[in-house]
Amino acid sequence: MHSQNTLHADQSLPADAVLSEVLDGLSQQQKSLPSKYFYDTEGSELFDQICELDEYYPYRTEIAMLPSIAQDVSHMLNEPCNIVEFGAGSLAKIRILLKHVDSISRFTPIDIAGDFLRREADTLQKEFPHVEVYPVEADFTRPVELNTNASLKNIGFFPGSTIGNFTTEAAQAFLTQARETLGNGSLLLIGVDTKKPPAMLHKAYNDQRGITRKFNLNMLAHLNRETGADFDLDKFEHYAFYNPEKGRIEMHLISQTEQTVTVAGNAFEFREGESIHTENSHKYTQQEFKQLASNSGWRSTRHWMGGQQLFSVHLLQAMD
Ligand code: AVI
Repeated sequence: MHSQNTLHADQSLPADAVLSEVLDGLSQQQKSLPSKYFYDTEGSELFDQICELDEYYPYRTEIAMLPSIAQDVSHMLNEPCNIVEFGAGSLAKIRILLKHVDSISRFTPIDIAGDFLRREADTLQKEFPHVEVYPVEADFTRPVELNTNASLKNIGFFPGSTIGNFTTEAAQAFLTQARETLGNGSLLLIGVDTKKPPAMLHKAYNDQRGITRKFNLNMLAHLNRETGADFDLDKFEHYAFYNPEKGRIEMHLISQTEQTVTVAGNAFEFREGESIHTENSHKYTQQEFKQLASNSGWRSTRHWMGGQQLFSVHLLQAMD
């Protein structure tokens, strides 16, 4: 399997769009780089390795929860469904739903990485010949035109707690737009990481084998290639911590020395100890997530907790 993640490298983005996002992020007082740039081929492989780590509980906890959730959802459905996955994510996860939910007659994965998407779709189509696999190449953070079939009920699927990588405003915008895309009467099954003791979160994002460190630093190698920047990977260090006020893990890359980085002829000065903010990973209580959903046109009709409250999956219903 390639990547278990749902936010893939948008290598298909025009080079000038990448460059302008990088220049913009590095020009801010708190320097930042968009977390989507983690996911080149190397980064996607590193993310797969993160998912296998003992310390990284979200992936294995959600996977373990899905068979019984799929059975519960299956009992709640009495009409043919189209399952719409935001991001061509883990085949392992969608496979669990396709195996347990008989009423799924169509599967619509949406992803910006077209070649990857079609390959994954092909594999799945062979395995589930009775399901119509209908890939849509698009940026799922923007409104997407589904090839609608009015006789099918749309069920969105957004596992992995990728929603946590969005700011609260972006999460609300995504949920609102997903409500538009999926339409009246739709459902959305979504994985949400929960609040828990900071020490456990700290371990999950600072694993002993240093895979998360490599994953974080790899963004610089990716951007060197993509934009011709001259980040020296030896002069930055991985730093991840829980910010209790914001309820999120923050990942940063800390400059180990005073240095200048050049991107397309633009020089960026770094002080020793200055950071580039590369990722947020928000953790939600059940109440907080319900509130976020209801601000975005969804009602949480049911939720499941796994691994002793380590991870949650919510089933949202579109509000009329
Ligand atoms: C993809 N996403 C849900 C992961 C997370 O936990 O926020 C990305 C990740 N970053 C570091 N480790 C994993």
